[in-house]
Amino acid sequence: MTEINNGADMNSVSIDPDGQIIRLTMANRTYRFHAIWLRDNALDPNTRSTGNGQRLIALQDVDAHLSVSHAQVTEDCLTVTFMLENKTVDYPINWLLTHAYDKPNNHAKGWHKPAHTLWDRRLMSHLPEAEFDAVATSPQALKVWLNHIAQFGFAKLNNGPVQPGALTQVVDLFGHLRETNYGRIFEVRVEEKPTNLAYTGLALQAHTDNPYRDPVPTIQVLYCLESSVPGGDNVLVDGFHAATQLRQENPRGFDLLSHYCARFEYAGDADVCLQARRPMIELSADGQLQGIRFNNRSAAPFTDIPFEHMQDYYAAYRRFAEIIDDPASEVGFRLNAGDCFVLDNTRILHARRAFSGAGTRWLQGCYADMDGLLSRLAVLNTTYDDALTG
Ligand code: NM2
Ligand code: OGA
Ligand code: ZN
Repeated sequence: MTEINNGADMNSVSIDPDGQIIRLTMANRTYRFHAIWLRDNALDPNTRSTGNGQRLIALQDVDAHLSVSHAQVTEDCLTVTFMLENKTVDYPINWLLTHAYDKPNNHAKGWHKPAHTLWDRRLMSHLPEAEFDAVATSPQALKVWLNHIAQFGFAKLNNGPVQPGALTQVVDLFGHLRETNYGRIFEVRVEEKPTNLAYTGLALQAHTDNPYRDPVPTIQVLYCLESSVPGGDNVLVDGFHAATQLRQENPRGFDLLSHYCARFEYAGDADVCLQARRPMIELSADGQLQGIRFNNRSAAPFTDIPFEHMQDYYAAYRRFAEIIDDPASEVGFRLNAGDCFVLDNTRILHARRAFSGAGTRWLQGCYADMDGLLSRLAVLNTTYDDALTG
């Protein structure tokens, strides 16, 4: 093993005898990196375009039998030479720390992104919300508000224009509207011949929207234009918190809802027949919570659960619904004209209390997507770094 240490700082590096792995000690920890990984991720201008950062090479351009012949480290840079290419590449230490993969990977099934804070009714005392004018005029205020959506899965925006279509100004702050069969934007108010129960004064159990669509819209905006009728308050529930509670209480129930596909369908309009087959609790291949699909109105007959598990599946579904309907899971508020909320429709469920009597209630809604919002947020987070701007 060759030990190369410049002695002037704490970082040191060694190369395993076959040159396939290097061991880098930085910040008092040792991380291993594979030669092939380092070469594939080289940051030099022949590997990555300096203009757009995209990789210029294919993996087959890299010798399958490459090895590291030389490695040297300073306080802020690792320099590696690859053979037989005889190519020398520099890696900033900070970049290596950010991208190190030699660390424990023992996630329990149902883990969630560290950026997510799961919540229950106690969030009520500090609802994520902001003033429309502040967020529309200050990039810093926009950054804080979008961070709340990324962290809690939703945020309110208050006192915006009381103007039809104003919700598109909200979407313009972070992304692009997703048009569906319901239109670019849709009117949520009592209709004479409702094509969807949303267009009545009935209560709506907490749900995610459009589980019958694949992919589902990952953001929903609901914007209030009129709100004088008694009732009609909104309630939100963190579906990831509810799923976690189910997993803790009843691991087998969690497994049933995440393993087997439910079915969803919407055919409330003569021209539309949307169908999807997905689990109510969707996990990634490595067990991360990906999304919740829960909508009593649009659940179709389940035909993908083995006969011998159907009874237990229904028991798990019932318990999940009870957790979702439990006031301990809910935050609630009334939207007044000019107020809206934006939510992550893969995580947060929304409900509406029934309304009737004198007065009106009129919301406009639309869909958009989280990838665009997170992209906007990532750019704002680098442009307006709190550590730099104070
Ligand atoms: N609307 C409001 O997903 C759903 O069917 C809930 C959606 C009709 C666009 C209602
Ligand atoms: C919807 C919905 C809630 C409301 O339109 O998807 O759930 O407050 N509406 O009317
Ligand atoms: Zn809805």
